[in-house]
Amino acid sequence: MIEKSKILTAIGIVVAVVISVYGIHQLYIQHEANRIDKFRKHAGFYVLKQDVNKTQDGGFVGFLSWKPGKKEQEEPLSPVIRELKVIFKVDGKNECQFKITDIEDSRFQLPYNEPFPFTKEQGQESKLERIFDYKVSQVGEQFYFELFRKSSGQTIFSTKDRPILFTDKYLEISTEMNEEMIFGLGDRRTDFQIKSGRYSFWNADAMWIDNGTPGKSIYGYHPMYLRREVIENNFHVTLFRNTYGLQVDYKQNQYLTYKTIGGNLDFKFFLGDSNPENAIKLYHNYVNGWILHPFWVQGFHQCRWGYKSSDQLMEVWDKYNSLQIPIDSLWSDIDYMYKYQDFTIDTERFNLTQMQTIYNLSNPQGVHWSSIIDVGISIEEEGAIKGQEMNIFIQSAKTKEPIIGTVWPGKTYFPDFNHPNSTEYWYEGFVNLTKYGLQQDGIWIDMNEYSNFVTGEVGKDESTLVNEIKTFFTSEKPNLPFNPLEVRRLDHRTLSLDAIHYSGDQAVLVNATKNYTITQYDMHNINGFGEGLATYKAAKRLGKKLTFILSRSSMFGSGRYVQHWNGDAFSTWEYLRLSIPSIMNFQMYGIPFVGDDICGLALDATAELCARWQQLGSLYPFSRNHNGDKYSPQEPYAFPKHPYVLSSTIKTLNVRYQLLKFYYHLFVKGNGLGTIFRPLFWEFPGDEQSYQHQFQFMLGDYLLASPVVYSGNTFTQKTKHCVYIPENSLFFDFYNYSPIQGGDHCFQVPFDAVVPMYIKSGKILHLQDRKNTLRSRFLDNRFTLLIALDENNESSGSILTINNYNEDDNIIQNCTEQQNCVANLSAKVNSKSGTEMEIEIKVNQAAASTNFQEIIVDKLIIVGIKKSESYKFKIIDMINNPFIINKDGSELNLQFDL
Ligand code: MIG
Repeated sequence: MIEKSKILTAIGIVVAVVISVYGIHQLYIQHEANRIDKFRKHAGFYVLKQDVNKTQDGGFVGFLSWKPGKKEQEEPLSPVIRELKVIFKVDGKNECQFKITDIEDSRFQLPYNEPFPFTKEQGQESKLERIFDYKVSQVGEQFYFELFRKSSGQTIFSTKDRPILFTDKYLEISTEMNEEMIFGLGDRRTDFQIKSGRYSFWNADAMWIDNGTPGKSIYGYHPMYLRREVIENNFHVTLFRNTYGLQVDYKQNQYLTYKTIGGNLDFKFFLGDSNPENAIKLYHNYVNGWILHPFWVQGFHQCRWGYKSSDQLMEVWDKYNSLQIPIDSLWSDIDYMYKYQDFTIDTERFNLTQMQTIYNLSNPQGVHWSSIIDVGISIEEEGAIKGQEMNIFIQSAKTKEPIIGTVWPGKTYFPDFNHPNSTEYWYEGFVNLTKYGLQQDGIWIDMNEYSNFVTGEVGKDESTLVNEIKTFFTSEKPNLPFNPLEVRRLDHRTLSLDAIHYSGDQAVLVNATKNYTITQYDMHNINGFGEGLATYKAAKRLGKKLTFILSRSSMFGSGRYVQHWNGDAFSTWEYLRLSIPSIMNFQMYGIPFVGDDICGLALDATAELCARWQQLGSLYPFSRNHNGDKYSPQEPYAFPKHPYVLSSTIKTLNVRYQLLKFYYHLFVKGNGLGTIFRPLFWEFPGDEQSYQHQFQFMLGDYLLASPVVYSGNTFTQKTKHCVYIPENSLFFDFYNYSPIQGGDHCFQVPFDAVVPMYIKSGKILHLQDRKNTLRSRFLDNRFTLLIALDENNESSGSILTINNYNEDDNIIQNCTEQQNCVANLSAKVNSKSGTEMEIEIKVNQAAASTNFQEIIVDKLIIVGIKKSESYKFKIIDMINNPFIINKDGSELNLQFDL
């Protein structure tokens, strides 16, 4: 028998230890902060050595030297780089670069060419028209640089009166801020407008919410922000073109400070106008634009971690079929692999004949197979031997052998996607998977931060268990002058920072300069990008035309190769809500095809939450219900006691499929640039109120959606909900065509509902109102035009002039290569005598040589027809006499009676 007092003592000791460890930790953090602060104040500053040399196109080159302060000796933070070069380059009318680097520009950095973001040449003329100008310090005074907008005098960036530090492993620079609003600032779950706080940038496998406390970054690296300027309310984008661990310290109205642990101080600025979309398009052009997904991917997806056999997949498939729930892909998480080994299938649990039935696309019920690949290669699988032969694994600095971590298969090696052989190695992996006779249509790449269950690495003989998360401290504590995460080691649950990457001149990603050994310290935030690129190349080589690669980790520039989901979400209302700003963030980051796990990954979803999430998720660009292992089922049919989950899911997915071609057309029309799923203020930047409604969104500039994002009354099964419509604007209810004007509108929304949604006046939307199309490939080429008139009785929109969305080649040839598959639609309604009206619809090619494959309009819904101070609508069925669009100038003139 253990005595009570002993237990109490034991508890006491544990509590004391926890408290003191925590205390020491806090002290340490404080100490670090003070050290840097002192350094900033006392150490010294940079001055221009001589006047800057102005360049022809309006930029300059200058040289800085370090003027040590009295106390520099006391603060050996990291060796100061005393001689620097500073460059200001005018890249075009709206675009420029400001960079501080060592004299030879020899530090580790992303190359300025493909596959990385680079400046697209814009010609001398554009540069001469530049809309910005700069100021720079005098020789001898503390160096500063200021960028401002010529027309308004608005400061875009100013380092004036704030320190610039450039040491080997700690760099710092600040810009002034002034009555701004900023958006973006990295991959994190947070409100759309960024609040004051300290934000970390370090790719991590984590699912926390970030309210501006250090250490809360998640999977990707996107150090850009969109800022609304106070003077004239223009927008611009600032990109910090760095890849190292970073912390941004932001104080609204005052300053924004970058603190990074390597690279250069390298900025790109993109100056748009009062429409945020224009600044973002300039940025997207710089990051090489985003890639178009195949059409089927626009459909609905069902996934879960925990479909452990093909029998189970069959069950889900049968349910979807018998209940007539639209679906295009049924996913396989890590369960399908043999011992969690990449590029294998456990054929005992996953009967290949059964799989071939489910995934047989010539069967009308067949669905696409999307399946996961983790980045870690089990040390026990065939791929481990091959990888060693090809020398493609990241090496441990200690053993000079492949570094070993622990992920789902147990001990794993990690591919180094900088190694010239890695591309071939990765491709051969996918080839191996094809040997099972299944077609992998969607490739899901996970854990690519890289995620590791142990911190740093583990020795060959140390035992680690699958499913057991242990921390081994075999990697030494990294000696850093500054830790951007503050609360955690940088190698926490990832690889040792000193692990070695390929550093030769055949590098796939980054070449080292001057015998520099590239380590994990340099590559950490680039790893996921590297895997995405290798996967893209493999998919192409395997014959994929349009690719779908769903990557958790990303970096600026990833959207050129992969799509994205927001990673792990808890099944809670807060996570449901925050999925919306996260999706908006990735619009800005240039990966617009993105979604959250519908109904959440972790914890058991309640029926009400899942119903609302299905409703909201049916409007995500990427719409997938995904659940974690061990949590209660959350497929739309998994709540038999609450039938509204299933019924509202079916209703709302039917809406998605009605809009599927329209939604896809927004991507095609964007042609790799711009946003699709937009904040409300994007369309109404002059309406201050619209900035407050971050949970409403717009699809293109057509539809305003206002999903229910709070729990309601479980007794009445309704939720009180308010929709905000921007002042001085006019919308029409998407479902019943009634008008809705500027202001707040509150009403009850039943649990069993679709998302309140409104079409903007002046827009023509195309939809397909056939019921129960259960697979995207069965959507035909017949459309309904929903014509929402503006105050002048006019309306416009666009549509794709292709009749086959299922053939990637058709889309590539007509849309992505030639950009000649878009037509503009315009409509005008005239009133004739009495109740007689007339509508005129015109079709005009958007490109010089639009290729018209025949499409058919067999129904018109004309809304917003003004008649004695009220709005009327008219539905015109033309099934027997359809409007055929088959050439430029196709026209329809129709009389109707109101
Ligand atoms: O350690 O593959 O974010 O979507 O279901 C967890 C299992 C690994 C994390 C992904 C999640 C996926 C899960 N994965």
